[in-house]
Amino acid sequence: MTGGAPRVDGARLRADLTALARLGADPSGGGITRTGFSAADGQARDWYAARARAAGLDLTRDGLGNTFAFDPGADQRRPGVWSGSHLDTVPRGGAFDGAVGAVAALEALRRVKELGLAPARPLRALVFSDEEGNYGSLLGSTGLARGWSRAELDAMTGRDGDRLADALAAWPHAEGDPAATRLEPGALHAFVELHIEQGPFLEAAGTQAGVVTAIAGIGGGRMRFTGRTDHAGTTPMSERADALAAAGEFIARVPEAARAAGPRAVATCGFVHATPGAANVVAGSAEVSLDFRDLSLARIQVLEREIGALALAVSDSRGVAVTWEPHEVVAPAPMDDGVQAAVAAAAGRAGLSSMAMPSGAGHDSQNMARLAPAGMVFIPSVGGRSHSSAELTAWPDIENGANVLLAAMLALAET
Ligand code: HGY
Ligand code: MN
Ligand code: MN
Repeated sequence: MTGGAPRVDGARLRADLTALARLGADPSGGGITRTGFSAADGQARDWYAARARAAGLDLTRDGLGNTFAFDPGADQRRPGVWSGSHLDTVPRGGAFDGAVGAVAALEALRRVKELGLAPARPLRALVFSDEEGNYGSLLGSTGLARGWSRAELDAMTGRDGDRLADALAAWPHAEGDPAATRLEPGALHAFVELHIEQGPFLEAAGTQAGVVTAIAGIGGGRMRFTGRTDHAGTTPMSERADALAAAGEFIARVPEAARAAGPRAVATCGFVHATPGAANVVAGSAEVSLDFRDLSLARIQVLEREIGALALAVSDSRGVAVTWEPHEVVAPAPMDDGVQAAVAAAAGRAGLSSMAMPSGAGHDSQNMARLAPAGMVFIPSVGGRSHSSAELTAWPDIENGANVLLAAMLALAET
């Protein structure tokens, strides 16, 4: 870091991320599982709160468990500069997705307090709930950006089929009504998030930091095929209404829909639940998860139409019924020019190479962009891997990213 700018404590950052990575870790090396509102997610929230309080910071939480850390000695009257990310993971995920941004934001506030800095605007560090969508993609930040109705929350179920309402009722890390978490525009001055790239582009370019220009939009939902349960041994192939076979053909053809929508459109079926789920029973129903994305809302709408048309074609040809409840699309989000400039300038002052780039991954920043100017700092992912136990980012890159985040937050606090 050049020019005497405040720096993070790299050793503490590394120690924190190493300690956090133990929470939810599979001892046999199968990655980290801290799914939203799970016991391991709760352990991570306890750990985060203890680290924040140890640094003399206070915390508040909303009804969805979104957590806000701040310095009680700082003047909170002006809208502040906020940063943060998530502590929940995908099942068997990595140690850096979300964690880097959540801990680096905490580190930024710790350093400002330790150095006795007095930025013109207060800083705040956030942990968003269920970013990975155990119950609802970007659940916590969507609650901040547009709120959830009680009916929406009551209808949500998790990957394991359990009700979000039950998980929230048992969740000790929340305060208040989950249906009353919405922030008003103006609640904050700017938002900036540090995150691993989760793709191959920074590493391939040999570049140290990414200045995110836009975040892809995400559509999703569950496609339900309904056929007829039958005996696997006595039912002639010509008389079957096999829901799992229909789901299988649909899943195999979903890439056609992505190709039809555009060169960077993506579509994924991450899991299928078939019932009754016995080897000697023709499946009567099969539910397929859907996740589809693009940087353009128009192309996401093409994706949605193509996927729906494909499902109907398969159901017709296989004599099964099909229903789909598409999730509300989380729109693509352009990042704010001013925040991008602050990130690029901070990287430059730090002597780091940087490049502008879009994000194919979804992030809480795309919801925070609905409330205030928002931007992101990316750091390289080794081999472009993420959402996997192979996820890895080098410690110097994490420290560089955290220094850029700190500098960008301080610069934005003077605007
Ligand atoms: O799925 C995503 O893009 C993010 O990791 N939740
Ligand atoms: Mn993720
Ligand atoms: Mn993430």
